[in-house]
Amino acid sequence: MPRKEEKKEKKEKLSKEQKIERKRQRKEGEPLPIEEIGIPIQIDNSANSNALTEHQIKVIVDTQSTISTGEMHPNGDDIRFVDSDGNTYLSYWIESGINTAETKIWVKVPSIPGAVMKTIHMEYGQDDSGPMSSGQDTFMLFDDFNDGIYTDKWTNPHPQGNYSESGGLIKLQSAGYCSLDSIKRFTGPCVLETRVQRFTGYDYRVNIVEYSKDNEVELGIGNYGRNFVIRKRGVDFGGEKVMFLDGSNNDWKEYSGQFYGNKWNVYRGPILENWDRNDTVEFDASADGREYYARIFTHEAGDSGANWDWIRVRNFALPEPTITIQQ
Ligand SMILES: [Ca+2]
Ligand SMILES: [Ca+2]
Repeated sequence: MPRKEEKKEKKEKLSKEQKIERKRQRKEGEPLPIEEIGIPIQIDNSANSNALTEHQIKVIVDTQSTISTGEMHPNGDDIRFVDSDGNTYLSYWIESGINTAETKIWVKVPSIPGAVMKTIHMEYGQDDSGPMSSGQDTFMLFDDFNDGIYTDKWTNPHPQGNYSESGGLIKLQSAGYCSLDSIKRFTGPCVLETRVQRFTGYDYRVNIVEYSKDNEVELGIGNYGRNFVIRKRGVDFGGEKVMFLDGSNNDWKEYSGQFYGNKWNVYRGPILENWDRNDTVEFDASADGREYYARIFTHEAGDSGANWDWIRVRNFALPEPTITIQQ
């Protein structure tokens, strides 16, 4: 296995003195020796003339081999991402698959210039100060509903509803209109993704609502015969339009809604990697550059209830930069 030996040699652990020196260099803004800072991740934005700011990229890396050689901590809590200056740590969030050949990690890159390639690095085995993975720091909106309190990130509960966050889920159940608005705001273009399960009644939605204006888009399951619904509403977006596809059931569903230009382009499936339905509505005006919040709700004259497992919103670009891991 010559490649592995070569890699092992390259990723040799730093001595205590070297680690102290690296800490000093990082603190003082000196570039670190590039061969010591791990796996190069090439971000190719050459197909997009626009510069991207605070852009989340998805990185799929093999942490199994680095953990098996002892170079990386078994739980990956020494993973760091370093910007192209060789110095600045980037916010990231490990979505899944630590200690597998396909670990899925989101990294927020402060600046990706238009029409160029840029290289950042994944580092490990160098910083023992503990885990830095944070969905909150990485996404524009992130909630895994894991701390048992919904008022930390959501507001405006409607008096007709029952709300609870427990067991990693938020549950909304309505005898009428039941909704929560995200405290955090974000701007378009963006992607909203969520995992949701209806457990009673007909109706649940996830909306992106323009702050202080009557424009919004929604996706979910409506009370029109339990159909998959995507909808636009508002003066600028061109009036109400509902799209119908098939019926649905009480299974867990994952949704992804790309919200950009004059489009609301959504996908749904048991998991997003295996979506089975999609549709698009178009607006009269561009959704980009406006300020939004997210709204989750159930709405039924009788009784509708749903559980959400997670929700997150990130920036969106068309085309997205392509990512190459040089591992
Ligand atoms: Ca919470
Ligand atoms: Ca959860």
